[in-house]
Amino acid sequence: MSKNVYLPYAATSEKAHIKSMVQYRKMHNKSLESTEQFWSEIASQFHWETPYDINNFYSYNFDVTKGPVQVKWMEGATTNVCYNLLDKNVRNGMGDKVAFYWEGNDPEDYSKITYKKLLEEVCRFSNVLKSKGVVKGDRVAIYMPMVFEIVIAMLSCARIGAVHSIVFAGFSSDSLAERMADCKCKVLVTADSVYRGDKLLNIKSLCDIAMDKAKNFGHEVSTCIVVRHLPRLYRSMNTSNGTNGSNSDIIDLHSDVPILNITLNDNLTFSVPWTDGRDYWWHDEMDDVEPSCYPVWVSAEDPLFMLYTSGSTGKPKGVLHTTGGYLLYAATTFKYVFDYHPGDIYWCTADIGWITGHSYVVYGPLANGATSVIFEGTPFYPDNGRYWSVIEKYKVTQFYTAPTAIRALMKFGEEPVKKHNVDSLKVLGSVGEPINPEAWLWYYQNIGKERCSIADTFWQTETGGHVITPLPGCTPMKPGSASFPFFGVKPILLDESGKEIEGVGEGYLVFNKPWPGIMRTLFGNHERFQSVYFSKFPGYYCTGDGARRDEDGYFWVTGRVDDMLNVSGHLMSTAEVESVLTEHPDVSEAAVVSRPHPIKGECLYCFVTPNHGVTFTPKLSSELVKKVRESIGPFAMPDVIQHAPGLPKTRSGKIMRRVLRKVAVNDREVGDISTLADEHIVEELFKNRPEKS
Ligand code: 6R9
Repeated sequence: MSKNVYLPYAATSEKAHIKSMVQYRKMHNKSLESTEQFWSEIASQFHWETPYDINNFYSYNFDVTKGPVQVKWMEGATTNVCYNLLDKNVRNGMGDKVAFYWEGNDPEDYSKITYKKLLEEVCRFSNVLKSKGVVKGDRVAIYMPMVFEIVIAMLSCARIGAVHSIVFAGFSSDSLAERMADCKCKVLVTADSVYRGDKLLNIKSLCDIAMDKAKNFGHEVSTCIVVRHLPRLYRSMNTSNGTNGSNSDIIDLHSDVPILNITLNDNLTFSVPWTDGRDYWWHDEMDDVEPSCYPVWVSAEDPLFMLYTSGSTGKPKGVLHTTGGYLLYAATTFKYVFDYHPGDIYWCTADIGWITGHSYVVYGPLANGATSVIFEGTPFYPDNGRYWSVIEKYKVTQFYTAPTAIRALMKFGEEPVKKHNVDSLKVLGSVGEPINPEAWLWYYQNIGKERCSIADTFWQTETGGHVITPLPGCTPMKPGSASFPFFGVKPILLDESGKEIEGVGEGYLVFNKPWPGIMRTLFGNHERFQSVYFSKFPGYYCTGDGARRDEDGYFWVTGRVDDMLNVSGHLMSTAEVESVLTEHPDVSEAAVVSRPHPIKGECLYCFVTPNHGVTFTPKLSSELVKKVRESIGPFAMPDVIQHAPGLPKTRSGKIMRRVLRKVAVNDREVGDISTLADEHIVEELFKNRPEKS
């Protein structure tokens, strides 16, 4: 085993579901060799109204040359995901267990909801949807803040067989309109307001604009249901101790508080635009319906939800997940990857509007009867210690966040962490991008106190759940490596000609066999599904990522294949160079792109954000060039180091490299940047170019 390996903490291993690599390998082999048996044992823990047939458990075709690509698990069986998440747990005596703690943007604003109450609310909202004409197979768009009602809306769709299509409530009205028109949703569920940092946004007016714009695409949304979130925020802003109902045990979802034109402070007034006959208040509708609703039994291969993910060019792709396989996979990955045990308090900071929120805020935790935290706020409000204070407050045992958040918090050093007791933690998760070893170590040492396992989970919207990840208490960890495949998954590396690479090597990360949670199609566009994911290498699902397998068999995801650089014939990944740059004590973040070069083919153009309070100087720049040269090799020497006060990131924290490539060549035709969290940064970067050409 090579150096820089961190062994799991012995006390965690003792209690872990998977205690050793021997046990992992045994289970992993079984999952590949006796796939039906492995997954049917898991399936038997759930309720099936019509049982599955073990002799016809799954089927697939990944080879476009042999016919349409298709994946099916437990076809013919019927079930209901909502029933398995709520009714089953309530029947098993967990009715009074807390399903979610809710922590508002303001620390004084918090609440909780039990499994029993959640079921009742879901039944009510299912009846509301039915009263608006929603039937099995209809799409329901959801554009909401992180409040209980987003979970209630999702599970209500699942209960009646409708398909939810959540659009992250940070997307523009154009993006929402485009997605609503593409999925042809009957209903839009939203709220009056949402927090973005310290800004309170009136999202109902944004939804009105989006519904108007959707008409230009030929689609009319017939019903819009609006959660009244504002009065809760208002209450917390006007009570010093939050005793005015904002932190009641079960949030009062139907309280009768006046809503229109509430003045929040001297200069901020909200009025909620309204279209009679189309718009309905959530609480009014909920008051009029029965608190019980029989679930609709759906086929294991009926759609559960769709979720748009950006295509590298053009239209977003409506990734479609189905019922049975997704349930098994979200439940199983949650249990093993976070080593979940009853009594744990789990917190995933992702917004429910992303796949991480779907699988690991909602479906995975509830399928395990877990108690989780839903957080509305940001890591920086009211101060930079907010994450650590939430961990302390709820005694969080598993914490799951993104490298971009870790790096942003690293900038403030250890002081904000030291103010809180985070000793309850056992497992730390990371998701969304490769985690650079520098950030990994900071997370491991300062948050995990060298006692916690770090699960660097590699997966995609398309994979439904984790596919390559360490298991806590089991896998010896290498900082920056997602390590080994999850059960049922066999990663393959291909070279440019499509030949499988055995042993040590780097290539395209692909799979030739499905696991239960992989997507089934792109909504309404199976052709595009086949061409995007299955045409490059027939017989393989192509992730679009590159990966390396090292001498110990660990996988290192090196980033999107289009982020690969070829400098003078040397293949390297942007992540590799970025990781060296961020090791410098003065560097907070770095992003590297390739720029055409007359001799080398491509050269490295690096954008560097210094730490808080550090000035970018020519000295720092030359130190960085030297460092990369020394760490990777002379061929990797960057041609340009540019000061970047910030990086152009999407609202989910992904760096938009195509914009950086444009800055590198001084081409102002940057294309659509509406999904950026802060569009102004692009102009700043052009101004900061060190060269005039
Ligand atoms: C879950 C999620 C998927 C893309 C994926 C890859 C990158 C995610 C990663 C990672 C390296 C990890 N990615 N996790 N790269 N290590 N642990 O993020 O889904 O938004 O669809 O993004 O994110 O490039 O292909 P999604």
